[in-house]
Amino acid sequence: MTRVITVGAAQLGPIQKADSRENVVARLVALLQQAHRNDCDLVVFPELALTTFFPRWFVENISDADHWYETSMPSPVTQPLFDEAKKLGIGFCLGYAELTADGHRFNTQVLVEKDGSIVGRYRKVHIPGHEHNEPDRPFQHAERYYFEPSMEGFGVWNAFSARMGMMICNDRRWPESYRVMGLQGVEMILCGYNTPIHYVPDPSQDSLAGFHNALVMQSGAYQNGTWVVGVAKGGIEEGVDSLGQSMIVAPSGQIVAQALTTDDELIFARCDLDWCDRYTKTLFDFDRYRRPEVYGRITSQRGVVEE
Ligand code: CDT
Repeated sequence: MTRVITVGAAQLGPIQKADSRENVVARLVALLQQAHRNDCDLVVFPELALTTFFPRWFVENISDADHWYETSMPSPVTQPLFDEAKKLGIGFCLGYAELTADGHRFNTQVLVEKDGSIVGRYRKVHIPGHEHNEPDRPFQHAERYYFEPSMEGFGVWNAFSARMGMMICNDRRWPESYRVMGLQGVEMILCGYNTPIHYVPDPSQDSLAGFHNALVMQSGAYQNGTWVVGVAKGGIEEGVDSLGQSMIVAPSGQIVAQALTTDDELIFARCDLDWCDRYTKTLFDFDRYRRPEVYGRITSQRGVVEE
């Protein structure tokens, strides 16, 4: 019997600083309803989908940023999204800033099943940007100040009759993210992102932002025989232009759906999970062809060592 998930990638346009959480949740609910009308089983929202991308500003006292974080999920303000999803019988994946009861700050995604139950929670592993204020920049990317890297790594969950994985934004640029999930039999990876088009440390990369976005997700999908759903918060947010180009990538590495705007936009695809086997049981039969005995450096060192 073929297994098919119809997945929606619910790209968001910008969320400005002044936009209320209630207003944002209403946008998410509208996209969820649109996904339901298109028979989606699951809809994926971007990284930090409830707020503006606040790491673009530095505050001396980090507790002054507490209002950007969620201390519970669901929360009173996100409950309408959970209620509507359960009513419609559609799952979702939502990115948000998490502040734990013991004061830890994570960039987090949660996966919710069709019955409203939380399947799993993923906390971002690769935290890009900088730790300190860099006032000479046109805008900050102080994720390393606002979030600590997860020590939990990349899990894979049985949900939606599939092996589901999650990663967040910068994680998609690292082959290890996909491979750790590939080694757990992942069949669909859900990834929200906020990618400013202007890369301050090396502006020569700006014109390649879309190319690199597709390059990493297409190769990650192909090399691990998995679906990848990449979902942007795009457009001009507080003066910073961010990449749209949300996409759904097949295990072949082919893009099967792609957003055309940088605004709120739903794209969707019927994803045949058995397509994964065509790659994981042939060219990328890990058990048959991988050589972990010569990959030791991957986990024993971080930076380059020249001997
Ligand atoms: N949110 C996030 O991880 N964004 C990064 C931007 C580049 S690093 C400043 C990304 O990898 O898309």
